[in-house]
Amino acid sequence: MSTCAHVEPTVCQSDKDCKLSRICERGHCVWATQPQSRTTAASGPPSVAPPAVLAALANGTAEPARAMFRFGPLHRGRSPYTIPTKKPTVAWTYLTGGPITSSPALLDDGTVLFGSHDGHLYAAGRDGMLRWSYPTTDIIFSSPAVGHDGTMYIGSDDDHLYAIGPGQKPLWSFQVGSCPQRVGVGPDASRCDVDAGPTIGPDGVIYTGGDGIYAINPDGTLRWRFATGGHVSSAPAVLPDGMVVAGSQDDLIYAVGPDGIKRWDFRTGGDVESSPVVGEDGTIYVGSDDRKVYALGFDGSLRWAFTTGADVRASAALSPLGYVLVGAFDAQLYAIKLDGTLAWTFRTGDRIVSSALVDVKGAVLFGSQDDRVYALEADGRLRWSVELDGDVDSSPILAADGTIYVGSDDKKLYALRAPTGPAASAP
Ligand SMILES: [Ca+2]
Ligand SMILES: [Ca+2]
Ligand SMILES: [Ca+2]
Repeated sequence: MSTCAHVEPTVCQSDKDCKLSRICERGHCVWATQPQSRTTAASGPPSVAPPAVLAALANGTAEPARAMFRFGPLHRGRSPYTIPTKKPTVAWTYLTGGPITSSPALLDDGTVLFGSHDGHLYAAGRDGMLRWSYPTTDIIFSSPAVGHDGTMYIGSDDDHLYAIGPGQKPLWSFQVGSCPQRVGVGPDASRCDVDAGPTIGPDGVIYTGGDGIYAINPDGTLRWRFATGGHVSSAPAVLPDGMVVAGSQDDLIYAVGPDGIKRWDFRTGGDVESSPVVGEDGTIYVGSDDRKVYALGFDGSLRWAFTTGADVRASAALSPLGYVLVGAFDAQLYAIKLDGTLAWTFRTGDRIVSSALVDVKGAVLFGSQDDRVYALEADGRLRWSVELDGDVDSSPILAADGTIYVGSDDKKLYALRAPTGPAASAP
């Protein structure tokens, strides 16, 4: 590991050459000063969700879907399992034809699903052997979702959302929007890309984005479309009352009712690529390219805004200990308290796009463009890191046996396992 290989710890060329959370300043590794962070608090009484919504948020709600980006429609990024205490090693890799930025999903039998920029959805067994693959006709940024009946959903930059039944049977595809150029690069080709989620709502409706926010019935028909002024690549969050919240490149965060009618919008100072997270009291946490993390009330009112050092594209995880955990392009993972003040930060060597996973004890797992997967203790100390061969923009997932699955720009899907087998004895 490069961070362990330097005998002269004070000489560096980049942050990656420095141990722990130090940074490289003028050729020397130094401890970072407190980040340039600032919290803006709103005036007026806080808005809370109605009692029925609060009750549903408190009891966890029935979430019938088996897997999706951020693990549920509230997007809390919480795993029911434990991040390995010991540093894992690479159990296997599966090489695809393109970078893997999508977050993997697990089927009940341990099969791992993942999308690649080579346009394919892949299914690999726990042993790393390919079970099957499914081709789309453009890059996949979307993360697979699996409904309660086992139906698998994946979006593609070919402007379609695909539904694949058990036994790899294609069920339907839904074309999002009517962009004249479907495939390829550039604003005209990317406006209708299906990059967002998809998110499966409590009622089985599938929510995604493109040239707006889309609600698609489980039979593949359109339920509603809400037009936005920019591309929607932010996975919609779905609250227990059916309210859908998503960000757009038109700089707005939208809340849309279950009828497809707008409830409110909130303007930020940049593209909103981060997917919203819903807290216990209905507070919505979302990042923006304006460097801020926003906490909004159920009615869209500003509770606070926390300023980081750069764009916030990752989606936050909501720790059971009461931290909003989110990485930014300034290479730092932030733990923000629910009142909008900073608890701690951890500095990596490059931009963070990967959305963090938080485990039952509050430990944190995420990737960085410094090519590493990091596990942090709940208080922000480094537990371990593993170096891969490319940027880790994919958001890692954790299986019941402690195996970590994550993709990289090196085109590989990684299975990481702790050497002594299943994770998770308490330290
Ligand atoms: Ca496209
Ligand atoms: Ca914009
Ligand atoms: Ca890199």
